Amino acid sequence: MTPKKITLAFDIYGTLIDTNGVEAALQALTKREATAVSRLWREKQLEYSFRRGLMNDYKNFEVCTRQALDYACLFFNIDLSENDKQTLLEGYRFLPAFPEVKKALASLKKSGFRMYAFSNGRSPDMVGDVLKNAAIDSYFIDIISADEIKNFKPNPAVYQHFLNRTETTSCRCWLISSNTFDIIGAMSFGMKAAWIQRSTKSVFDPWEMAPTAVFNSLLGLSDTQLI
Ligand code: LAC
Repeated sequence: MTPKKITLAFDIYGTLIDTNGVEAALQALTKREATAVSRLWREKQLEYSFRRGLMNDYKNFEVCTRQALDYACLFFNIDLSENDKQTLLEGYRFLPAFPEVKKALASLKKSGFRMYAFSNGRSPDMVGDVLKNAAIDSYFIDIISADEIKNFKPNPAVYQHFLNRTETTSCRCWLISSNTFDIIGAMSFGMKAAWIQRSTKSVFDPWEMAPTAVFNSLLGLSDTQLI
């Protein structure tokens, strides 16, 4: 097997892009320590996407993000104007990439892997913008968004959609993600999956499977590991 025959599906938020990047803007607008607010916002964003999926009541990831922000404000009793909320949501398009991402993507691309961005976020606007603003869009052949089939990872239909769009098979495809729900979703669908454990405090869900590989940053990914 050569890298040219292997497809890599990169999750975006939390894997390539640091969602905690909203913290500074949150802090400036709310005038309070924002780590807990940022964390709850992210947790609710994911929960809302999962619940929308289960309920067959699709609303795109931007809607989930907006409603999760509203929830976090209510929970912490933060009074933000509509303008402030728009500023924060706009900031979601300017989140930074994790420090090693560019170097790792450049090296994998040089090796010849087929590289795609694969996200629950809407494409091209939401995901396209964040990749462009973080200057990492050029490493990908295309963006595959769950929005194209109005569903969310970890629904198996979304992983199947990825294979259809990229014309590959699950045994030649790796999901790369820091999100454990995504790793488990991809593996139970039949893909290989590399978990990027971005913090030693991140715990892998104790379900009936383990990731195919675990790395503490994208720099762990290499030809020998993936082929
Ligand atoms: C993504 C989020 C869910 O799909 O991490 O990019």
